[in-house]
Amino acid sequence: MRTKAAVAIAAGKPLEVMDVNLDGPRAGEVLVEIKSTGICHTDEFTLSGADPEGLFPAILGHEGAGVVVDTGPGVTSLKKGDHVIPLYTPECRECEYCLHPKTNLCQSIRTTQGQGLMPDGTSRFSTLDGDPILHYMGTSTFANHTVLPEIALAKVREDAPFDKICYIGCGVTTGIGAVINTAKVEIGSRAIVFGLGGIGLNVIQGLRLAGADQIVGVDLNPGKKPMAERFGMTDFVNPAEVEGDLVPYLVNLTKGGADYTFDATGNVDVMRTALESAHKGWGESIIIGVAPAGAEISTRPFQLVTGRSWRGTAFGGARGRTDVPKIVDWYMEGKIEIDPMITHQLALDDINKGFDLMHAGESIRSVVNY
Ligand code: NAD
Ligand code: DAO
Ligand code: ZN
Ligand code: ZN
Repeated sequence: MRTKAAVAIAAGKPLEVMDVNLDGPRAGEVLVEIKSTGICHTDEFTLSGADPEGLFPAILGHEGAGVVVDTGPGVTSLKKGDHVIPLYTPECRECEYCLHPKTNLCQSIRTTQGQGLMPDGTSRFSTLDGDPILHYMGTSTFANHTVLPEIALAKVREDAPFDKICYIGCGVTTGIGAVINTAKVEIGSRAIVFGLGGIGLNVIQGLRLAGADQIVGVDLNPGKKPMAERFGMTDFVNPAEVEGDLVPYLVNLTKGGADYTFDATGNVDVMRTALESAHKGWGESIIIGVAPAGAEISTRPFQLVTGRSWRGTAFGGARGRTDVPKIVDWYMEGKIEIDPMITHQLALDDINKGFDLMHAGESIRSVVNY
């Protein structure tokens, strides 16, 4: 079939909206009509060329929601008409990783997904001239129709609005999951969140859900303060306005250091500040941000010897097919908020405007509707 897509032709170039060919689903695959897709910082990271695994030409996009159009042979858990959210971290429920209680990093299709291919080693996308176009993160939601493995789709309730729940495909789940699944924050905790963007705001709402007493937000952009307060931030710190070193300032503000700190910037210097502003003896620092190719983190080992822990999380530690439908329920039941964070709704032809808004720090989440 033909479908409309925004194609990443090369690093550093705007996406090109065009018609592409899409082959039907093969064994274990599902054809999905994407209704809405969010633009996440990680798409920009790949498009800019900072992602060491970035491949071109490719159809980016990993945050979406849509409807099953067709299923390939052997698909048993989904049928035509089901509402679904694509998962860049699949859940096969059979591999060594899925069976281990301490990780969500299903490895069953990892190799081909990293190569921009379906599990059989081929791509379903091509140009109208027949040249192959690669998939991205196994999802490629910047296309009106896309093919995914069955294990990379969460079935969700049908009354949930696509233009909001698409955000659960990455930002919402990553932020809330980092608090609940990875850090396992206890009631009464003190926490610091570095970076109040599409991920950091969801860390803040996760902390409020978990019953944290103090939620410090740190951002260089003071324009992020009102939204963060709305989601539960108790104190705002702009590093540009702090005289002297930021670490002692934050340690003092949190009465000895935070129980939990989260990096949602992707900046390795911020990651060090986050680790060192965690409480001596027990503080845990969770890295969510993805740093540029070749970047390294550092601290004095004594920071760890004296009881601070450095950890990381992907997709908030969530097992997508199991956890994502529950997060959609939380949204529909009013337990979590999404709508205020979706600052812009765009048509596919305007998708590059979404990237411009992100660069300018003017958006939290831009959603493209097909
Ligand atoms: P964003 O651009 O919306 O937000 C980043 C925020 O950090 C901005 O508000 C910016 O002003 C602030 N910031 C930048 N430098 C800062 C500094 N030095 N000190 C304080 N604040 C600073 O990005 P996002 O969508 O929220 O994503 C955040 C990070 O999370 C990115 O690195 C992204 O790639 C990563 N990410 C990780 C996962 C995962 O599973 N681990 C999932 C999605 C996104
Ligand atoms: O299993 O080796 C692996 C890698 C899984 C990739 C997980 C992605 C982590 C964060 C990327 C940002 C997501 C938008
Ligand atoms: Zn993302
Ligand atoms: Zn698995």
